[in-house]
Amino acid sequence: MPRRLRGVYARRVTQERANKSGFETRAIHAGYEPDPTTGAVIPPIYASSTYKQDGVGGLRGGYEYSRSANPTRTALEGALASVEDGERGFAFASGLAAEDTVIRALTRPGEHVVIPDDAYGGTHRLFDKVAKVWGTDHSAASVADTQAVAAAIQPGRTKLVWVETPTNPMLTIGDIEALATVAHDAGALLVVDNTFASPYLQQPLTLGADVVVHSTTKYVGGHSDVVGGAVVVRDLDLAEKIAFHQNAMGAVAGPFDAFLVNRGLKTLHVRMDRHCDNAEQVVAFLDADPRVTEVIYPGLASHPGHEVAARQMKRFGGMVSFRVAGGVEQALAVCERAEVFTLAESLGGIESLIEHPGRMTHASVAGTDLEVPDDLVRLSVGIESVGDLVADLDRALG
Ligand code: P1T
Repeated sequence: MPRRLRGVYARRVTQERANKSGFETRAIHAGYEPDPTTGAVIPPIYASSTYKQDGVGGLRGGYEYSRSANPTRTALEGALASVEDGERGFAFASGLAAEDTVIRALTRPGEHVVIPDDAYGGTHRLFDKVAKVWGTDHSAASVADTQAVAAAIQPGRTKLVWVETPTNPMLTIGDIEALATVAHDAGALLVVDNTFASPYLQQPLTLGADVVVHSTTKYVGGHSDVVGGAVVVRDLDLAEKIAFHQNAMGAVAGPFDAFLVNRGLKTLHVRMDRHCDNAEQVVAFLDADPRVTEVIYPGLASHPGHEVAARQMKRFGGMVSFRVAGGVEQALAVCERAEVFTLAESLGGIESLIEHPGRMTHASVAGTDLEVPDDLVRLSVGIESVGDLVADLDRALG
């Protein structure tokens, strides 16, 4: 066993035990045993870049240098693996750093990736302006249309089928099991960006996906106070490739950030249930309002992906998109009039956020296959008093 993995192996044993518990127990306990020296119940912030060796190569617990491994990050990585029902977790400095590492670990110049025709603008930019220059090109297909994804695969060249479900910002649903079959039949891997659902609502690895990525900046961190990313896999060969590239590329989560993300993860389930409760009430209000032309939420029976979402998600999440009567000017005005909903990019925090994807998070996809409607408003429904949220939207709609 490679030296770097010895400590990791010991931690995996702990994690396997934790895996037998319920989600909530794993979110709180997996990845860490109270510190044997001090009994510290919560993983301390190990602000150390390097580790004393007991003789050359005599590492304590596998720790050598904090880019390679750091105990605060290890605790988070174990917890992430556990809540995603994976084997190994990896924590990164941002969601895009996690994505970049997956792309460069699992594709080579000259190879091809199928990406969603609706995805976070920064993900599209990473494929279009960075991976493409490196030599990995892409085609876009709707994640809701498994046959279109299959048709976009170039046999022999396509190494990854990359999906978001629900997508950002159109909340389109892809059938993870069906997409995994299509990818595997063509010799490709299925990567699922699970940021919008969070591991509490959806566990793609259990549905056949090979790689899960997250922006932990969002629901996992949950408090809008940290930027982070994650990758989780089951297959140990894939894990080796990701581990090598995580260390070789170096975009790791620092110990302070790893601490914050892990703290957030411990309350994910309680926050997420309230996000869903509040989103359902916001959706009911918007759906009955004539100033709104369309409400997009996978929990609505009218959503084309409702049945698939009901099968693969525990609940339907805290993200809501809607289109307004009055076009782009009204959409911008709604965003600007809201007060309890803060006008800001990002999502998944305790506080409610509102934004105009066309001018904000998805400005970089203007003119591409991924362009979003300009009368679209996106909400990240927080966990404030739901009556205040509904009243705020009522006022903002004017
Ligand atoms: O911002 P970062 O932590 O690098 O994560 C990128 C990312 C990846 N995947 C999805 C589905 C995302 O939504 C994001 C980031 N999204 C926003 C900042 C946003 O407001 O949509």
